[in-house]
Order: sequence, then structure tokens, then C-alpha cells
Amino acid sequence: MSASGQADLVIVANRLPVDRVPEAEGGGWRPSPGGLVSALEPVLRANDGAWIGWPGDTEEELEPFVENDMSLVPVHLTAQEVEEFYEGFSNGTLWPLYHDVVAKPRFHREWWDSYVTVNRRFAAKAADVAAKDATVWVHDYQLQLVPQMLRELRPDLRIGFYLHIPFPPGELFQQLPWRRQILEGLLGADVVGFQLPGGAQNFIRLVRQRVGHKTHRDLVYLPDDRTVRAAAYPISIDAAGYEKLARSDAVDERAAEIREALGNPSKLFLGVDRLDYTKGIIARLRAFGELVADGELDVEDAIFVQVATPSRERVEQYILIREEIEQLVGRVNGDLGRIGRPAISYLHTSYPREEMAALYRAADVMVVTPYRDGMNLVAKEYVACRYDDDGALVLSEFAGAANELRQAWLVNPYDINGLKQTLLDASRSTAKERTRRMRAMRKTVVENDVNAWAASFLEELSQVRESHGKPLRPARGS
Ligand code: ADQ
Repeated sequence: MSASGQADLVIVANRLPVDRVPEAEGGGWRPSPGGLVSALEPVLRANDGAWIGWPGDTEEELEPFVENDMSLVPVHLTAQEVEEFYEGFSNGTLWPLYHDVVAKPRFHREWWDSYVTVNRRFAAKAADVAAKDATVWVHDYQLQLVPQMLRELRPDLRIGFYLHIPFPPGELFQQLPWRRQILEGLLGADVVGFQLPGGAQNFIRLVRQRVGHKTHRDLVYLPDDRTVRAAAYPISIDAAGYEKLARSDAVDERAAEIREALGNPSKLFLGVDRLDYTKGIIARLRAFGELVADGELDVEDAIFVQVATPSRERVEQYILIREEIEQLVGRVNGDLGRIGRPAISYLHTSYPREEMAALYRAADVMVVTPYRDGMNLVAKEYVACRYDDDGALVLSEFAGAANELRQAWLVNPYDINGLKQTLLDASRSTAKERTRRMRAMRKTVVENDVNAWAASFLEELSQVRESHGKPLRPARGS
């Protein structure tokens, strides 16, 4: 394990890559599965890496610990900071502002103060843990001030920042009372990564107009002779891992079991999301309900399975969207379902990866309709699991994934009639058509997996300030 000042690679993210196991189940920690962790694990191991993050509760202040061979450095948050920094500024201000103002962002000065305080705490931890000339990779919208704060403390470091959500156009970003501080915070990094080229361009333009720095293409020239690169690095998934899982007998059996339990419908539509107002869950369920009401689909042989993971449950807008979804499901099923045949099967829960893979294998039409989404990994997971080259993906134009998965049935989720028609087209497509589209999408997802994503970002980071900082050692065995 790396003690203070020992880590050559430091990941700084809002959450640690582990979840606490309840005392009743034996206590301790279990890894929270995710592509980011599995992609970064090998390179963290090869570089005496450390991961800095919040453990997810406000209990005692924890000392650094090692879990699954990874050195984890907890950052403590008080209950008030969870309310103001996390639920408040991160999820009540930045999240809606960065997602096209799908919900109204709330601007509160105390939330901002808490955001500054917590960002400073993360930066101080990173400054303490990083070895001389180390590489530090900061993640996401909760920590946008960390790059600058860290650079002030440790000018020797090579600092990267990656934004997992969209970076909005100037017209929206400029609403933010603290817009300049956020831009300057990000400019502390050597490389600022975005999901899409559009996000990088929005950032560059704002830096030129609002902060007044010179820019050229994807570069920002700072007065202290530093340059910052802002570019797109579209994230992906562990495609091989998902495919392997999907090919297993257990998942195959479970997929058949799921279809059987649903009465072997001839068309199974599936939605899987965090329960979030950006994901367009209402739009797709409305469209599906109308198709049943219109007689285009029949509950005797079509069903919509919607799995929604509980998320940010104390934030007001999330409480409201949950109520709205539950009312809609109740109404559609009450009006259109028959005994033993609901139109929509709605599950407010989170599932292990095996169950997700089985659902993907079971679904004829995967419906991904966010109003705005940085990438959307569910769309890529579906494609990775369909090694049979079958299954239809209906995908919102406003998901980052639509940039790469051009062969999906692309749709504008604001256009309910268009969405209805697309659901029908996808569900009535020929096997030949589905195969043609799925093959092309599979090629994209397999060739651009999460390992390639992490490697390309770290490679870019190693190129900047070449004379400066020490190079990372490659992951063993790769
Ligand atoms: P999210 O908004 O969380 O991520 P997404 O990219 O779809 O959205 O990732 C969700 C992950 O959670 C997927 O891996 C999915 O399998 C899993 N998941 C969803 N519902 C689940 C359930 N019921 N049970 C178990 N697992 C479930 C943010 C951005 C995205 C961006 C990612 C990564 O909003 O745009 O793609 O980060 O950068």
C-alpha cells in the first residue's frame, strides 16, 4: 500500500470504488463493480496507485486502507456537506444545468461554499498522497475545482480531468453565478477530457470568451506558459467481459427464465436506467402505452420491462420523477393490462451484472431515450451482450453513444409520435435488418472498449509537458 507521497498514479473521484457491507452481513467492504475500476485496476497496480474518494456515508473518519490490492484513501463528508455539496450543488445545480436544463437548476450560495470546501479537501488529500512528479486523474462534475487547487499545492504533478456528463453550451453555462471559478478550476489540468467533441468545443469557446485566454483548436494557452488540451475521449465498457458473461450457460438459462416468467411475449421491450429525469423514462413509457391503447401492440404478446435503479433519493426532483413514473405505470396497467398481463413490468431496484446481462439477452427491443446523456453505457452493454447479432437498439440522438452507434434506430425523445413509430419499426424489423445493424455496432463497441479509453487518456496526459513529470509504467501483461 502506498503511504503519503508514494503513489505514482492517483485517481480522484467522488466515490471510492467500494461499498460498505452492512454489519448484519459481516461488515467490511465489497467492490462496487464498474467499468472505470476494472479499466484502471491494472495500471493502478503497476504504478503504486491510490484511489481517493468518499466512502458513501457520514459515519466515522476512516484511515486509508487496502481492499482488493488497491490503496483506498477516504475523504470524509459531514451530513451537512452531503446535503450541500453532493445533493445540493452537484446534483441540484450542476447536474440539471449540464443536462440542457431538463430540470431547473437551483443556485444557492451556501451550496457553492460547501462545494469549494469539499473540493479543497479532495485536493489536499491528493497533494498528500501523490509522489513527486506523479500523475493525478480527477473525475467528474463534483470535483471541477480540484485541478486548480491541486496545481497550486503541487506544481510538479501531471493533472488530468475527465467529465463524464455533457459540458453545456455557453448559453446555458453562463447562468452559473460561479462560471468563471469553474472554468479556472478545470484549467488547472493539463488535459481536460470530454465525452464528445462538442463538449470540448463549448469549453474552449467559454475559456476564450469568459476568461480571455488565447486558444487554438483544442489548446488553451495560459499566461504562465502552460498549455491545456481539451478534447473528446468517449468512454466505453468492458465489452469482452460483458460478452463472456452473456455467453455463459447461467445467463442463457436466466434469459429464458425471464421470458417464460413474462408469459413468453413475442416482443419484449426493455429499459434500464438510474431513476433520473434526464433518462426519458416517462417519454418511452407513454409512447409504449399509447401504442397499446391504439391497438398497434397487444398486451397478450408485447410487454415493456422497465428497471430503474434507486438514485439520489433525497433530492426533490428525484422524488417527483419517481412519483410521476409510478403514477404513469399504474395508469397504463390499470387501463390496458389484463389479468396476469400487465403492459409494463416496473422494477425499482438494482441488479447484479449477471441479471443485467440476462435481461439484455432476453430483450427484443432495448429502449434508451435520454433527453441528454454524456454517453450512456447501457446502450453499449446491450450491444456487447448481443453476440447473436440480434436485438434492436432504439437510441436517443441526445445520448453521447449516438455519435458512435449510428446504426441504432435513432430517435428524438421529445417527439412522442416519432418515438412511437420508431418503437414499431424496431419491433417489426426483419432479422436481416437487425443483424446488419447489430454487427456494425458490435464492431464499434468491441474495438473501442474501456481499456482503450483509459489508455488513450493516460497516453495523452503523458505527452503533455514531456520534459516534466515521470512516465507511468505500463500495466503488467498488457
Ligand atoms: P449514468 O448516468 O449512471 O452515468 P450510464 O452510462 O447508463 O448512466 O451508466 C449506468 C450504469 O449503471 C450502467 O453500467 C448500467 O449497467 C448500470 N445500471 C443501470 N441500471 C441498473 C440496475 N437497475 N441495476 C444494476 N445496474 C444498473 C454517467 C453519465 C453517463 C456516462 C457514464 C460513464 O451520466 O452519460 O455514460 O457516467 O461515463
